Amino acid sequence: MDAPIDFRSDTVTQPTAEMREAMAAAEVGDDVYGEDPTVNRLQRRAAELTGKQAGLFVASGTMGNLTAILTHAGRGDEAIVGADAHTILWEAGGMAALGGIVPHLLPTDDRGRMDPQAVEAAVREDDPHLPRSRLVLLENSYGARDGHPLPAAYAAAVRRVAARHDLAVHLDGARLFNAAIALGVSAAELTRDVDSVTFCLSKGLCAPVGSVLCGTEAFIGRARRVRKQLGGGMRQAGVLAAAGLVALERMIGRLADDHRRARRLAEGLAAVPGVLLRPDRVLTNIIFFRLAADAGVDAATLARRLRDELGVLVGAHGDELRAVTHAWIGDADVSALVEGVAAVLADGA
Ligand code: TLP
Repeated sequence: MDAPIDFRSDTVTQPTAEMREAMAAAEVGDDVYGEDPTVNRLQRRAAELTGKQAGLFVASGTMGNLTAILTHAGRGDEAIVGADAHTILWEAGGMAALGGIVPHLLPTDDRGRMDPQAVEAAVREDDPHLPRSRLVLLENSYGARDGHPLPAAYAAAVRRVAARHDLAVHLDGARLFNAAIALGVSAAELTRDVDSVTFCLSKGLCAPVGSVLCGTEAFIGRARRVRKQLGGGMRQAGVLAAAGLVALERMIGRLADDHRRARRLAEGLAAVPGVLLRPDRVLTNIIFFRLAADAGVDAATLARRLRDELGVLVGAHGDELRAVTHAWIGDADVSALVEGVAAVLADGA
């Protein structure tokens, strides 16, 4: 069988030829001394794009979020966060395990928004019995809600609450540029009302490794020490940063293609009898779908048969399936998935 058609995540993308060339040619130095010119260039560019004073290159989105959280908050402090946020569901409990930080979970609506009034109500009184509210965590695009892109007005509303109570706001912007492209705004507009933001180079932007945490000079200065504590001082990391610079230069605009294909995929799948999906919810590159009770197969079986019989990979968690479009997915791959799902369901029914 040919190489699989991989819809499991945009994390599976591999570096482009231009990135590999830039990596080979990268000027490097010891980044723990702040002397890697390529890392420094990437950090400056990331700061410019997010409208912040400074950036810090980190190994992953998870490391960027954890570094930010541990920089903003300390042991026994509380972080107000959506119950289905990536930082809660998919980061191995890092903020509690490594930072002693208490997550205060709030429900999110179908776009991944916490109600700003609920955020305000969640802020603790100043009482020695209680944890100290310190931080609000946002995410954009919102992975668990079909990658919904949240407009700047939402962060602004949360920011007003946070400002009244002296809380910091961190944005997990793993797919910040997907959100910006989908909304037709700059990334800086979406980060205007947050104190810090992490975005990933290694998802839709195709770099092999890395994310950048951005914020004020003072915040990034403190975050640099936390990154060191986490083992993230990476020395000649310019070989990685070089790919990140190409990602920022070349790969942002093309995310619109991923979004167009995701919508086409959603429309195709929704037309298959037995598939439950709302194509109008697909605004970026992430699609969740379920199967009707009478579809004849369950989610895990469908994923297994797509893999074994057609070489098409999708994510399956419980009764939910996920397909993510990215630079390695073309129009023919979209058709292959739609036709594959239709064939398995026709067979299973
Ligand atoms: N998400 C991965 C998995 O962990 C689920 C994926 O395949 O989507 N924030 C968000 C919103 C993310 O989606 C991810 C990765 C991260 C942070 C973490 O990034 P990495 O994988 O670089 O640690």
